[in-house]
Amino acid sequence: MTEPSQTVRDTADTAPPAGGTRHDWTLDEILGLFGLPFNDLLFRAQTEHRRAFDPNRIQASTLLSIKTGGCSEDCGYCAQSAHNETELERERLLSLKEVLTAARRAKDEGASRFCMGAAWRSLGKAQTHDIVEFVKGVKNLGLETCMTLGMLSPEQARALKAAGLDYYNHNVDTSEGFYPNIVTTHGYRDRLETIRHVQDAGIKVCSGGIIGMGEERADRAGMLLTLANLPRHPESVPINLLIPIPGTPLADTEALDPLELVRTIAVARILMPGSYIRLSAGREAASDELQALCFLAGANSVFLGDRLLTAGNADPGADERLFARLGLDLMPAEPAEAEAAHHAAE
Ligand code: SAM
Ligand code: DTB
Ligand code: SF4
Repeated sequence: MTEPSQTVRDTADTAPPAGGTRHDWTLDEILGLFGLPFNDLLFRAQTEHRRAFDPNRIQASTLLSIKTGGCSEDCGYCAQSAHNETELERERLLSLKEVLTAARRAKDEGASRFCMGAAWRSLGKAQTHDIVEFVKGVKNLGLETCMTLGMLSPEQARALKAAGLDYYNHNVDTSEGFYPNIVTTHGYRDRLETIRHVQDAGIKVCSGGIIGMGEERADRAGMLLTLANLPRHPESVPINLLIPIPGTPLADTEALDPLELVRTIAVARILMPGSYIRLSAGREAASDELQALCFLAGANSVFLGDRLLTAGNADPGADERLFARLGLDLMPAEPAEAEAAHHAAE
């Protein structure tokens, strides 16, 4: 096991990535990275990773679906869309007590951040009071908070910030060009607008996407281009491998070459060297060896717990054994001063 390191953000602050943090990548440059020989790509990604982070520590979040199913949006991958004929039962918004019970369990299991997700197109007025109470209650337990509630107005983003929300998850999901093949009830520009509202309110952004939806490599590169050229890199970048859900239009999509997941993570690490890159959905089906390659490529965050929102995740016992075999330690919640240093460095 490694010595406990100084805070990750201290390291990021004193050792900016080679060439600095860029926001002007071109698609050709990104495709060039994807096309590198595998060993060269991983060496470069691991070098960047070590400049900004302790390579033997990973951040862990736990997810809870606080409002499941019946969503008005037609996202082709999603179990929760009312447009998809999945087996999922709709549920009401959970109570504060239910949320806090799950958050306490997540903390006991080693998570530093608790992420709450709702199957909504956008946050409604009627729900805002409950959401604010959830944020306050979870923060009081000493956990970082993350919400994913669909689209937000600037006012709603400010209200969540005032409640103490640390992160907001809103994925771009794929390239702008491929997006209409996957979702038609809202557009890519809507996603970017919400991300802007969240950044403007001073909430940290968690934004990434899904690979393995039948897109081309150029779309995976395009997704990373969007994220890397945002005025501020998302602090957290989840890379989800499609979990094919029966009853969704993507249920029978041909599986992606697993090494393409490793490449996508490595490229994300090179483009956004100071961000946490999360190996997200898809770990349940991934071998230990594939996950180890993803960590070598620069992934330094995961979801813990046996459930994501509605789908299965890695078995907690298997995770504990895997992290021990790899000598990976879980990070505690980030102290407030270190976060400020990160933003100063951006
Ligand atoms: N309604 C909110 C939204 O769309 O932002 C929050 C919940 S939504 C389920 C959060 C993210 O989960 C999606 O943007 C997508 O990246 C990911 N996701 C959903 N279903 C998935 C699946 N079957 N496989 C992989 N990732 C999935
Ligand atoms: C993200 O990028 N992945 C998480 C979280 N953000 C909200 C969700 C994954 C969902 C997987 C499918 C499901 O559980 O329904
Ligand atoms: Fe699923 Fe979110 Fe799309 Fe609703 S908006 S269908 S919850 S991904």
